[in-house]
Amino acid sequence: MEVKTHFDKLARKLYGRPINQCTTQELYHVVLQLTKDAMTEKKYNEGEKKIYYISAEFLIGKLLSNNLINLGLYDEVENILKENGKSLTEIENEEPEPSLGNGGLGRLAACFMDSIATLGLPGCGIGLNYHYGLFHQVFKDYLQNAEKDKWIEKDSWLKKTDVTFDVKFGDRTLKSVMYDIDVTGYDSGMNKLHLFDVETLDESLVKEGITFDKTAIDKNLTLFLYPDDSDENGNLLRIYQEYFMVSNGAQLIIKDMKEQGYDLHEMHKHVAIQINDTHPTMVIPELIRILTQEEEFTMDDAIEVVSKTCAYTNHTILAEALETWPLAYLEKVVPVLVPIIKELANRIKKAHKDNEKVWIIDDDKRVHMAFIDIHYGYSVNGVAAIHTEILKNTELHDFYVLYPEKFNNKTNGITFRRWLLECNRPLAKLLDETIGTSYRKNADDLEKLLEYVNDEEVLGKIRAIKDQKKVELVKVIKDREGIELDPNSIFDVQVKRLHEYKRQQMNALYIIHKYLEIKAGKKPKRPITCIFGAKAAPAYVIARDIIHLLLVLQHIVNNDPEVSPYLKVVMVTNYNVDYAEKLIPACDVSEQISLASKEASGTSNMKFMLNGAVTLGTDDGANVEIHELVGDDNIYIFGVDSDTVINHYKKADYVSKDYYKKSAVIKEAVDFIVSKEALAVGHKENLERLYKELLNKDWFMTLLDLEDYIEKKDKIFEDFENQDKWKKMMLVNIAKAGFFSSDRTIADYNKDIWKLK
Ligand code: 26V
Repeated sequence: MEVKTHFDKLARKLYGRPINQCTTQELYHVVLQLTKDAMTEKKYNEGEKKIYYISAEFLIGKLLSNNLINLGLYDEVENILKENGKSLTEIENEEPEPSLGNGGLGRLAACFMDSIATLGLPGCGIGLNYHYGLFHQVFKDYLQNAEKDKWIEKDSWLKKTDVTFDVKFGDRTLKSVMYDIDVTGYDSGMNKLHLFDVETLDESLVKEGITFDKTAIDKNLTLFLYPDDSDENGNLLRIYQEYFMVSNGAQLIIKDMKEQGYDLHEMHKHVAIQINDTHPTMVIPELIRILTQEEEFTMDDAIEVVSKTCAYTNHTILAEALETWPLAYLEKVVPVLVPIIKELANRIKKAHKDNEKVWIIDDDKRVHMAFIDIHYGYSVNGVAAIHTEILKNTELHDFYVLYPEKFNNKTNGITFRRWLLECNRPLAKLLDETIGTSYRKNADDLEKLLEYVNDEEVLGKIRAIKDQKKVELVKVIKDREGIELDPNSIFDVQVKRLHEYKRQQMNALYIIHKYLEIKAGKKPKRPITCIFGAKAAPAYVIARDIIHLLLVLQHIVNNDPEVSPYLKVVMVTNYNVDYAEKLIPACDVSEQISLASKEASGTSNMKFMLNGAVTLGTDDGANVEIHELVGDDNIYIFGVDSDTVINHYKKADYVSKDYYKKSAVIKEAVDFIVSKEALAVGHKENLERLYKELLNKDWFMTLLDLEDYIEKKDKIFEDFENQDKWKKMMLVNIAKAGFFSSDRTIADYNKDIWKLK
């Protein structure tokens, strides 16, 4: 049926009114239904072999516009609405965002789902149906508070299926319910994201904020995205969640294989399982358990076929983020797996008697989940070239010596559908008109833009689009935060989870430095707007203190009439995918300032680049590859390199106080944290703790790079005044971003690891 006719019919059927008389809320439901109807005409990707991407997080974000774009319906629907005096942008605002991830790892899984479907590969995602996603962030008294964030409504993208499995824990058996979300490919087939839930979940368990009874497992298992709490019950709940996810996944895989009539001994010919970080690691022993206990496999056969099916991706080198579960916890939660895990561990201990560093269970009786993946999987990959090298040479060196053939790199990517076609429609349109539309399916074709590097008209249009996006963002920030910004100022943006290694505190110290300079009469040529968005894990004390400092600075700077015409600070509330889609196209300077060696890849760096921002960053993660692609002239790199950092850690010779004592600039900025002005606004406890942390510990070497950072940042702001040069940098960044399409990443996973067709 013609879209317009169908649209009108749906409006009348659902609300008894024509389109122009429906409310925005009603129209959201009409468009939702319209999109779902269009999706019924799509086929699921099929083939001899299928990829099961298991992940505790899928940060999918809103889906309405994304699906409309992938179905090729966006423009038509937008026009129909326009003809009726309505706006699709307003309708998008009605959709709740499913925040089913903490950050990069979860968002990567969502981009991968889009690309797997787009490339026509048979595959699915396996995860959990959290009723509350990542907490909703609010600020009160310059502090972060966490509130629950419910995203499931009666009418949503979730489809309840009749698939159900029993999952046996030590103290109970839970019945699962499988929900599906259809994932549309761009101009291609569809796949499914399977999200498992428990029948007995009880949302009323949540009382104040995000606290709840962590022991009532049947009522809480899928209540929240996994908590990062370090208390025993929080950790136990996480193990319950992980086993629930993988047991359902394993049972689904076996059911699918049987339905297809495949021989389970040939699992690796029909199935590839990608284990996204260590959270799904228990799928390995779970499959072995099912094959040996329910399918009459010998242990040797089961281990062999499972090892040929499972592949592991590592997303961090930070020791504190690597999962090592006490064996006692596993005995309590999943006693059925313990004999299998012990068997797997014993085989390794026997084979590598003299190399305790590769043993799965250590002397403290802790189980190293990543080691299970590496020994009993066929592929281990890092997520950017430098990250994979660090894994091979340092963090996982002993394993690399054992299995060099298993190690490979898959540099991350982002889906251009969401991060260009959807969030920056004017730029996509300009590209269509300038270089044709082939880049939409073949991202490398973006390089055709390089031919226009001296074309005044194209350069002017790129600048104009950026300025338009800045004006749009100014409005959003005015509405949401009540802060007035100047669209002619430089927009300098750092948005990502709050973590000390990402060094938002270094950016804060720059702001203090600039503030003091302006107070002393040294004014920047053009006003600067420093924008932050970041959530801190509720139990991460220093991260919350850094948010406190940023909010205190926001208050001091913005309310100082001497300074605010030249400098503004905004910490946006509740940074999420939706906010990212508004911030990224409006950014001039992309802050990617992690301590070299610590950021495995980063993916916002790619999103900013694609939207014409210039990177100010360290040679870390995928910044290294951005640097190589755009060359020295189109990026601003500062700070010590990863080898230097790794050496400092090895020798334990970094002393932050030395840098503080040596430099008046550093001292002045750090001292401001506990100055009279700061304490008049903020809390002594938080500010003093942060001050002491920087002086006495500074584990992520902020003071080591601070002076270089200030210098490079002043330089990038100065260069912004040379717009002839700046516009060219914007163009080169866009043109070179093709490599970071997640279509390329997935094609590489498929070629080297999954081998689907
Ligand atoms: C988790 C935790 C949890 C406990 C406290 C400390 C801590 C620190 C880091 C993490 C991150 C775990 C894994 C993760 O999200 N890695 C991110 O994966 C992205 C996709 O590959 C990548 O772009 C980011 O660089 C990487 O940090």
